[in-house]
Amino acid sequence: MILVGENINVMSVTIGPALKERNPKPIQELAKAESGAGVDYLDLNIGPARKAGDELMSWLVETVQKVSDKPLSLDTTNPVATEAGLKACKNRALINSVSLQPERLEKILPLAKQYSTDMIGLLWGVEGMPRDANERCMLAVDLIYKANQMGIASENIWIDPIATPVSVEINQVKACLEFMSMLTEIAPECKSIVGLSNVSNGTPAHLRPYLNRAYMIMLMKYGLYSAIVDAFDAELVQIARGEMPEIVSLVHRVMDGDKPDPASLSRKEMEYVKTVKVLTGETLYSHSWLEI
Ligand code: THG
Repeated sequence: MILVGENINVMSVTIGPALKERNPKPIQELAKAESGAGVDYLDLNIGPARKAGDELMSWLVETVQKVSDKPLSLDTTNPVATEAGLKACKNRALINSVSLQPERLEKILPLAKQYSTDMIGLLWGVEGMPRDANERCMLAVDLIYKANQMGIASENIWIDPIATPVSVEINQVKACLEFMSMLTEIAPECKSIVGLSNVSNGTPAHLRPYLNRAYMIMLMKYGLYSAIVDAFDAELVQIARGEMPEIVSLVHRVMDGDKPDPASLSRKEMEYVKTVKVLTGETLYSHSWLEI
């Protein structure tokens, strides 16, 4: 699987101020650490960046490229900043992201074509968040059609069904999984990507990795191509690299209805099984789900 490190983002307590002050050091240290942790791409999330976003993104791209050769994912809702970043990128870039609002499509699709990038097709419609898997399918078909018309090949489109917090709405967590199981049929040439940390938003920090890892394995059952991840979750990186096949197969068996005897499971295996049950909606989420 392709991993996109999420750690360089404007919300971070160290990176936010560094971006504002144009202080390269904390950013370069993080970029080196993320690259060393084994991710494939670095996401550069500057948020809406309404003020001087173009200058900020090109500065950030150059700053990161001085210490890392990884390809970059340009994460901003400001299209002027996206283009400025693309001009500075040495490698083929990933545009994060193109959603279905007409003004986004009009501005970003031509950039993806002109700069021959990959692009994340975010399934966010004119009316906002899709309510279920079917609405996600309709948005995906619409987005892919419009991108294809613009001359962007399906293999360069990474569809993002939008993961949402399990502590907020289990039906959306399930819908994202269900959509992933349908994507290979509706658009077999397209790739896929999910922001895994979204699913654990609002959960105590020390418990977030359990949800992120289990959800990734569940999505892998349906062929997930890539994920936006915390680069410093070493176990998650190991799983994505195929180094924990027993856990992957256990999770997939549980999804198929297998009920393994708790006495036969290690503590770690038990934690995965409990977490899968939360993510399928079999157990109601609470902060103490691992203890029940
Ligand atoms: N899809 C796409 N792009 C995305 C997302 C997605 N970009 C933004 C987001 N979701 C993925 N990136 C992050 C980055 C940080 C966190 C979650 C998702 C996060 N950070 C910790 C926090 O807020 O508590 C720590 C912050 C810090 O570094 O200090 O949770 O879904 N296409």
